[in-house]
Amino acid sequence: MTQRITILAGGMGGARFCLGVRHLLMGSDTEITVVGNTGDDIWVHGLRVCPDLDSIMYTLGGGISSERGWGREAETFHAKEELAAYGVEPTWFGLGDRDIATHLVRTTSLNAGYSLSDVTEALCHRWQPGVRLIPMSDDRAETHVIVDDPDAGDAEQPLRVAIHFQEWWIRHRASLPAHGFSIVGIEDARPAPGVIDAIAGADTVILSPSNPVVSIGTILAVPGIRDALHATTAPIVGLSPIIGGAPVRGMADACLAAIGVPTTAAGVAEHYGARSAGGILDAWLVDTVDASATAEIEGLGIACAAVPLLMTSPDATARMAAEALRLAGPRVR
Ligand code: FO1
Repeated sequence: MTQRITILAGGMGGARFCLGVRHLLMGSDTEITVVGNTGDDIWVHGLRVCPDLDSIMYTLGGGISSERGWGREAETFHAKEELAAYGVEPTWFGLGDRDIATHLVRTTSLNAGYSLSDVTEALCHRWQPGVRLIPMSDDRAETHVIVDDPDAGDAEQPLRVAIHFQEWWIRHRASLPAHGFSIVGIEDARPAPGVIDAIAGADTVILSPSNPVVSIGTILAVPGIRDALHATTAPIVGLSPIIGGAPVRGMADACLAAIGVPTTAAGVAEHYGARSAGGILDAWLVDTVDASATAEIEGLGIACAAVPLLMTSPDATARMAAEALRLAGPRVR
């Protein structure tokens, strides 16, 4: 009987986690479906860029730049330099020459009327990620960050504006205090084909250790996805992206602060909530350094275990994934 694993994933951390799950389940009769965050997507120089889908596709397909965690290995940035020479904004966005080919194929296909799901499937024919990668939605839903406009207004009366997540993340390194997030278009976004089935029909649903706000949170904001998680008979297990009070990589702390959630393993578990209390978690893995939090988390109605959560290698990540599947337990038939 084929085992079906469905993973909700964002960018770098999510991609690395998926690599470990695939490593663990290689050769077994398992279908892995990865539902990727598309809230980070952006139109840049006329091209549609899907950072989290591409990070997952490149990481699992062997084309990722391992030192950056995004974009292609052996990359050059001549087109970016030429665009800057023309003074064309955004000069802050690192558009790699190899990476541009992916965005050209995607943009041409979207303009021809294909859906983002169609395009992602076509791109994956080349990369063979070994999982089924589907976007959370085929509809445009872009994360914007509410900040005090750094380019205008005096300190007394700062002008509050929404800037695209990528500008906040790349140009400002998330250094501008975020007063909140707005996912433009989310109200009208529908789960992409296969997303609801992948959740309803899973034997286990895993929340990867991605950014709980702008990656997992964005996927959960797509109308219908949270309901599907509440309804599935599959156990839902998450892995904490926060270890010892800090994110392993990225800037999840800046995002959590913006929504008033403590940057702790327990804080994120409470934020997701126990499914028995209307949330989405049945189980939560924390790192060994946060072992003292397991009792508090179990008090929330969430099964909890403390295991090493640093994804230092596919083997290490595979061990984390095995612990997650063990803690989640079998599907409730
Ligand atoms: N991240 C950066 O820190 N600097 C960049 O210039 C940059 C460019 C970029 C281009 C394509 C792509 O797919 C991702 C890119 N990223 C860059 C990463 C991206 O901003 C983040 O990975 C996600 O949006 C957050 O997970």
